[in-house]
Amino acid sequence: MSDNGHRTDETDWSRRKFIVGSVSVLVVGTVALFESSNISRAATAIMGQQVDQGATQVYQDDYYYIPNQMTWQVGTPMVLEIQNLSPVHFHEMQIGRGFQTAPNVFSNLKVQFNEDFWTGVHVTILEADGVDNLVTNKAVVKSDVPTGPWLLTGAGNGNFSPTMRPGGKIKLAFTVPDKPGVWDYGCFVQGYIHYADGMRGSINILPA
Ligand SMILES: [Cu+2]
Repeated sequence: MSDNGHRTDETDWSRRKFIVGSVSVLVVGTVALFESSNISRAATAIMGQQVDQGATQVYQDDYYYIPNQMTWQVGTPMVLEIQNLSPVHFHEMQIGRGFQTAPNVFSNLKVQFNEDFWTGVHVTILEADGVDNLVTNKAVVKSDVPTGPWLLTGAGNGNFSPTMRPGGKIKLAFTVPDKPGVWDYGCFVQGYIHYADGMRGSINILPA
């Protein structure tokens, strides 16, 4: 299924599929209460049947993303809206490939992706509400809304990643960079627990 190892396990795959299937009805129903226009987009993204372009929703919860699979295309303008539906947990969204690890008493913990998808990408923050922090790393970030100490532009903060408080959301505009292929996304909050529990997905980026 993938050369990344973490998606090759059949049991794992089945479990994830079951979880996503079980929760998607609930989540889509919840979303319908306050944003009916998102239903069709969320549903089609789950099925992976279309190339996402323009406004694209990603929902975070404990511990998964909806959708957990997307298809983008090089050169396409995107407005990625990431919303944390969890009532209690912080969640982030990194996009990358491979892993950086740190030793742990049990094993090596995966702490973030090795390659940061956002390096060199021009990103505009269109909205930010309940954002705990946004690490810019090597992306070129500007904002249409007032920023604050939550915008972490310094070195040493890790990969590009917005972290939302419970109920928080952020809207990011960018053009899909010329980085075709399969990329992973994931949440490495709480020492890899979220990622290990299923909070990950993949983006198939088609050439222009
Ligand atoms: Cu998380």
